[in-house]
Amino acid sequence: MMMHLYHWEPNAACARVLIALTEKGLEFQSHYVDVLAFEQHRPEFLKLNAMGETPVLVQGDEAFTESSYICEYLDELEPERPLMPKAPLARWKARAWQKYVDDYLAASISDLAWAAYGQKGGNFEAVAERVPVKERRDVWTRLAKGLGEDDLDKARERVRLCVEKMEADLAAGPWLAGDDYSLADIAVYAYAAYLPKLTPELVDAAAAPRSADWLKRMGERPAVRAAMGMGRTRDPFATAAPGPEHVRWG
Ligand SMILES: N[C@@H](CCC(=O)N[C@@H](CS)C(=O)NCC(=O)O)C(=O)O
Repeated sequence: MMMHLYHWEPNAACARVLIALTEKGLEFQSHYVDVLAFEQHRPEFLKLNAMGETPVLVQGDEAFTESSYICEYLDELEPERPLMPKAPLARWKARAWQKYVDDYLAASISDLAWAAYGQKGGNFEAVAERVPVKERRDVWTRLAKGLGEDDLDKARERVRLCVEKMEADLAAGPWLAGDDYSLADIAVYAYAAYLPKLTPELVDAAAAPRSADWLKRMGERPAVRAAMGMGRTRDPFATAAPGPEHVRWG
């Protein structure tokens, strides 16, 4: 059954699913949702995801949300070219990295990316007022006002800790979960690919040699390159939309 992916630019959560699809060689129809034009708040999109967030994978009558679980679904759907390691310890590592991205890294990098590239000024606050889902409206309103230096310092500190963790795990193997390329690498790359421009001092070869090499190897993968071409902008990591809610760490 043909799959349809509703997605924005191939960065962050949308990049995760686009990369998983291309790595697995799965056929799908792409539907671009321009989140900066608020297309995610159109009634037809809200029927697919009442939260008004991309990506959404549609297959038959089912609309799948949450990039981590969409990726796991795709991996189980097509066991050829697995994106989860086999060994229990490595599987745990892959899952723990995905949770770390969902609960911790995604919000921090989204804040830094919004501060660097987000739309501000004009009648943007008035537009945010029209976002139909309260939780998302709060996120847009907070970001429309602009983030303070405290928020950005906190985000940078979290990125620093993440890079420290990457350096430690990459000392044990070429990929974040060990010997095998996995959903952990895809999840982290979808956000960490912002860092060479946002926080170069934290990820360059002098500060973080293993992470710098991993970023380069990730960017060179044919499937990653193919996914990066599925947006409308030349550099998907030079644009930003309001990202995930701060799930746990506030
Ligand atoms: N937890 C969600 C987060 C999805 C998300 O952050 N989507 C962004 C684009 S990457 C979005 O649609 N933002 C638009 C909005 O919030 O209005 C996931 O992992 O799928």
